[in-house]
Amino acid sequence: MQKRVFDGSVDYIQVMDENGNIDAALAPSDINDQKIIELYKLMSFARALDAKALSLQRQGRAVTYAPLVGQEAEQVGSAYAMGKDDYFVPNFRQHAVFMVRGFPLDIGLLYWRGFEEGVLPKGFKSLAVCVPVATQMPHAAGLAYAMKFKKTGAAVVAYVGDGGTSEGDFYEAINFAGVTKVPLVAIIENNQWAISVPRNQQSAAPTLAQKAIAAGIQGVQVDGNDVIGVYKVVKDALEKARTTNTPTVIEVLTYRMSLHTTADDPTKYRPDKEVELWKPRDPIARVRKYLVKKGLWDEKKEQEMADAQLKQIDDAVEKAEKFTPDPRTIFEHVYSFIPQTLQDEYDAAVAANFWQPKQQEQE
Ligand SMILES: Cc1ncc(C[n+]2csc(CCOP(=O)(O)OP(=O)(O)O)c2C)c(N)n1
Ligand SMILES: [Mg+2]
Repeated sequence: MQKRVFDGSVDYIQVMDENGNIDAALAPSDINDQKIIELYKLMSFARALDAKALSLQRQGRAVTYAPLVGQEAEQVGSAYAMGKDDYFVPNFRQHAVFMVRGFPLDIGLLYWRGFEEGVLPKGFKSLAVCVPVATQMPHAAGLAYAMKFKKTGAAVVAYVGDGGTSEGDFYEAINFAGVTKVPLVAIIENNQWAISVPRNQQSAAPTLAQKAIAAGIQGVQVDGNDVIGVYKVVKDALEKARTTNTPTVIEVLTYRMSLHTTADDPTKYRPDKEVELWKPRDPIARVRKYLVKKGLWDEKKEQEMADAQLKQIDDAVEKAEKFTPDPRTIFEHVYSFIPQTLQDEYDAAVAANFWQPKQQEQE
């Protein structure tokens, strides 16, 4: 006897195309032009903030940074879909998610300036930035388990890269989520590269979303450069998670337009023509096309928005740069007690006063 015991499929969703046309049959009912303007402003803000952070790092005013340019739609769209009680679990690139969720900009900048004071404010509903690839995923599944166990009615949105989906932690997390039925929405940010490893060397599977099928949960693909499509898919998945404890894996198809981090030079391994191919798919440009076509946006509005956003960003930078670190933090949290050698270094540092930001600026 032979019979088929399983058939799997993955849907792809796009609501707004590259020319700013909306597929009316798929458009979420709660999206209107006012919200589209809001999403446009949030994505523009994310891009401006990203450019500033990169520039600060290049001037030695930040230690490191992982740019998000090109990924504004998937981050803003998913964050916009979350409810106020939902948690999110980042890796290291979700600056726009932090921003939309109301993370103070100056605190975020402190983090990238290397100060431990750049941590989550009390009550902020996320886990911390996580650099070890995919290790955030079991934490996210566990957090979702807690949401269910405590009957909070809230869900968890976790972010992982295309590279991260090759890690055991990713499979373990979605397997756990499938078995225990927890309110987890796992977003795979498929930006086509994991540092220098391209998507086609990451997995032979035609979609990364289909990895969900092995965990007994639904996987869906969405145009990650379509903010409305991402909003819709994440919102629907969150609704299902909160009401029925059903996990979902969402693969957002996007592109890392810039560097992996400030320690990377993609011109060494990535063809320019591939980057050129993605330029017309820009997530912000298509929304601007839509708004201009409808007479809702023009050059004057664009300039006013850009000026106001830059002022807000500059104010945050000023605040972050005024921050004077407590020098003792360099020596803390290394040992459970301060050994004599470290104490000697501490005393020498106090005498030299070398860490004072004012002196660094004068150098
Ligand atoms: C466990 C582990 N292995 C390797 C690294 C080095 N590393 C940092 S980011 C990265 C690639 C991640 O690619 P992806 O998951 O696609 O996320 P993206 O950076 O593209 O957003 C690697 C290999 C790490 N941080 N942790
Ligand atoms: Mg990637």
